Amino acid sequence: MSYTVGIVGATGAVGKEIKDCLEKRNFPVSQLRIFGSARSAGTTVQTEKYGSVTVELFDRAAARECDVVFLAVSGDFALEHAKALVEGDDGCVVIDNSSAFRYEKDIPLVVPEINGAETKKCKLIANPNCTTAIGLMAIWPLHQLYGLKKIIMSTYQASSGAGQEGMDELQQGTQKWLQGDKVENKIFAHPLPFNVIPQIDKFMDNGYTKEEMKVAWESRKICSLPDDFPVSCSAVRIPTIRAHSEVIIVETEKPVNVEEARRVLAESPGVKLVDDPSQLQYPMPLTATGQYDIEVGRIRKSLIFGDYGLEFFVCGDQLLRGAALNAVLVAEEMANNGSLKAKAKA
Ligand code: 2RA
Repeated sequence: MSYTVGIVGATGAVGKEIKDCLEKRNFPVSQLRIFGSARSAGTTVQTEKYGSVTVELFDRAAARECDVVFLAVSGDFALEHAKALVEGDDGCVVIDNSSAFRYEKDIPLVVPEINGAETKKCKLIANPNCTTAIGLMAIWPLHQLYGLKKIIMSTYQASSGAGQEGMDELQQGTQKWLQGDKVENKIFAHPLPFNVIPQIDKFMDNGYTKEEMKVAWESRKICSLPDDFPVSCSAVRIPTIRAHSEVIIVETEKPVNVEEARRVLAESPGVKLVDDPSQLQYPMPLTATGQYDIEVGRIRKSLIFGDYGLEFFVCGDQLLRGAALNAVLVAEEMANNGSLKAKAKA
């Protein structure tokens, strides 16, 4: 079976990666349709497999003709259109990369390796925040093994989290800084080159940022943890291009065994164990960039929780596992479990 696939926002950083993932993973596409704003409508997007695709002005009726539509646009756009796209028997499946629906009870928030079966419940699926998706790839197998009691995370997040404009601001700002020129910042709250910024997204009343709260809210929902399960995150922007890094400390119900944890993580889908300190082998943003698997290493017993805790380091490509790849894996899961259907062609 093959599918008519739509992408809204295919010229943005995440949209481009969705197109690439579809091609590289041989997702069965009978037709690729790309929808955009009046500014991009009529331009063409070159693809290896589907030739030159002309961007169509977004139109709900046209998008509904697709079998599955990936939304790689703003939350406001998703709020305005996503539910109308899926509505009725002739609606399409929508996989939304924004945060618009992540916390709605009846809308699945999915990392396929963890809760892929949830995709059977609804035609509108929310893709998680990149930071959560990357961290949970390592956290979930450990939860299966030892049962988690607490998650404490500190992040080192790349400029790609703010899209192509974020990556451009870092690269251009770095050149200016090296030339001794003034570095301007529009996307980030402060100049990012040669700096770290302990703020991602807006501050909430409890003193945490929304990015930090997303990690707590989304981890609980995806892993079916109680609403008061203790998750705490400090999120920091650093001057790297496109892989997020995370220090994660977990407290466990059962005593841990580091060798066992290494073995289980090495065998977990979507995870690459990079953990040989004697050879200076550990996860890094440069090696995780462009990879589908997240890297995990520096695994050790926690000095705080002793036999009942682990501390480790994770890096994952923000645009792939943190966004595009996860979305395409959701579509693959739905194709495999029968919840993505190809419409009869007129
Ligand atoms: C960031 N997590 O890194 C956000 C993007 N979704 O800015």
